[in-house]
Amino acid sequence: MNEPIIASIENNVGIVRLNRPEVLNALSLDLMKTLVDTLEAYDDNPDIHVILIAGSEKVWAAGADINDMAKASVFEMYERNQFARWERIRKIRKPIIAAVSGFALGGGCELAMHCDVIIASESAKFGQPEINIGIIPGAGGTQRLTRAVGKFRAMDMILNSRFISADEAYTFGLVSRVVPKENFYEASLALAHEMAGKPPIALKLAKEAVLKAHETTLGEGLEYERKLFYMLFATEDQKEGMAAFIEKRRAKFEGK
Ligand code: CO8
Repeated sequence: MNEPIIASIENNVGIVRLNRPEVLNALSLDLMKTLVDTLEAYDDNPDIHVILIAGSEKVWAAGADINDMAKASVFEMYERNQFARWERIRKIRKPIIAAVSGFALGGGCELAMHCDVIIASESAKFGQPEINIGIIPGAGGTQRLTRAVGKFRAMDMILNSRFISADEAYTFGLVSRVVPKENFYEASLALAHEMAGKPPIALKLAKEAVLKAHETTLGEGLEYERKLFYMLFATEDQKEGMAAFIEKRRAKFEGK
């Protein structure tokens, strides 16, 4: 049997490739355990500044593995406590880029929405088709999709299991960019490398500040942003970044 994910590190980018092609990268319990352990290891590794999660050209992930759930009782689902793993993804501090080509469905769409930037290939298709198998999204889909695309589009996607194209997802505000399907992975990796060249502490604090916007009032969010803004003046990277600008040279960030 294949490893459920393939992990590698390239120039400050921690890469995870979902690797269950025989079931369209269905997110089995085993895959999720390995994925979350790897993301946390990347988060702890100071050489990694940005994380990239990719699938294959054909599919990002077609959802949770239906075989894991088909016969489960309420009690088994409760005891599995699988959403604790998804909460751990939410706590990753480094930016996570989802490179989505092909299907991102159900838990696959929800996994992409746990990421911070979604780069979609022209071929990407997003959907929350859980209703077709008698359930609803369970890893945040009803909440994050609604925040991203608004009530009426979310309702159409969730109640009617409507799949949307990459261009629609971009227009709706679900993805950050759409890139051509030729060299899609290389283009995504190039964006990850570009981001990984930014000051690492500022990257983490910027992510934290943006995520706060989903969880608090505007007034509290502005206060929070201001505190993080001031904190960055304690970093060497702020001194270096501003000095480099004034001296008209390229900054060399150390993550300090
Ligand atoms: N789980 C298990 N196996 C899957 C899944 C899946 N989600 N998706 C596809 N497969 C398998 C198929 O059974 C098939 O296996 P086999 O070759 O042995 O018959 C193989 O992958 C290829 O699939 P298809 O033949 O169906 O490929 P098509 O190109 O015809 O269709 C589709 C592609 C449209 C993506 C189709 O496979 C499909 O509809 N898949 C299911 C999509 C779905 O319903 N996703 C939601 C799942 S439920 C969920 O995600 C809930 C999340 C809740 C929280 C997460 C907790 C962990």
